[in-house]
Amino acid sequence: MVAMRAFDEACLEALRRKAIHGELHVGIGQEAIGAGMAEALEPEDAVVSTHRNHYHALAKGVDRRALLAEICERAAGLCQGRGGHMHPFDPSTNFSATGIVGASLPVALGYAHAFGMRGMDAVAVGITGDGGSHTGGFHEALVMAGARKLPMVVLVENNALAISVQFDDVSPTKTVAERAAAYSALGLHVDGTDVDAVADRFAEAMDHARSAGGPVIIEATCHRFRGHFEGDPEGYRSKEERQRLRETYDPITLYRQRLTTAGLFEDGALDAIQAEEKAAMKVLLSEVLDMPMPDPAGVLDYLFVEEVPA
Ligand SMILES: Cc1ncc(C[n+]2csc(CCOP(=O)(O)OP(=O)(O)O)c2C)c(N)n1
Repeated sequence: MVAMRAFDEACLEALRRKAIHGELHVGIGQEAIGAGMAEALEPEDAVVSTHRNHYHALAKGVDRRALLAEICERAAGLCQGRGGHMHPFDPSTNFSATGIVGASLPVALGYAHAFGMRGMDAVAVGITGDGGSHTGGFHEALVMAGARKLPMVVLVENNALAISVQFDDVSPTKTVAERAAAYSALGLHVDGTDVDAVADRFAEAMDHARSAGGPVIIEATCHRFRGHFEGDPEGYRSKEERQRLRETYDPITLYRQRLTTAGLFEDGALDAIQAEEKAAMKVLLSEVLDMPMPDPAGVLDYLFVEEVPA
């Protein structure tokens, strides 16, 4: 969680230095979901994420130097600077993301279908926010995964907001997990600010999908501490409310409290871990900002098939 937080804070610094263009969506406040998920993922599993994807990429083992270079649009980035922050793609870890809300789920379905056809015991994890759970893609992907009992886990990060739209105002059900019955899926719910709880519940979801039980919807409730994107005026909530969420639900603070209360760690040791990660990201960011941008002469590369197979 600390590494994920430090990574996103480095992205905020990169934005301040004008190294990132377009909208930036960070996952600050939602790291317990990424860290809890990481424990149950195997290398051959696939993760298809959203516009808010950095901590999911780190959870899947994407190289953080290549990821940060991609976000800063450098030639040495994961996609040679062409994907940027919303479209990192890493075949070596089976990780990808899309900025099209809800579209991660049909892609995850494709992975799940392929795993089934190849007789692999890998699982496809499709991630969406609560907003994405109201799209057609969510429904279509789950209909097919349920009908064919495909190894797919749909992780819904319910932070109760889709930009400014409140979940309670637009959802036909109180939770997303309870829709699982309609798809012959298993529906699970977890407090997404509690990293131990996420790790347990996510492992249960993965076991179910891996053992041919069919799809799972796992809904993790959480809170977004910053604007929807950097620069969001946040007219839909007060500064005080945002501050209250941060003070009450920060997953790192909550876990620190658990570790120190149990006598497993002293505050000093935890401060040192946080300082170490911050320092490492500071060094990495300065190295990335020294990397060259892609050569403009290559702007048309990879757009067209060079040779049509006979
Ligand atoms: C198909 C589509 N419609 C609209 C948008 C614009 N948009 C970007 S993020 C977002 C809200 C997503 O909310 P949610 O799924 O809850 O994710 P969160 O931002 O809370 O993580 C919208 C409407 C988009 N990117 N794609």
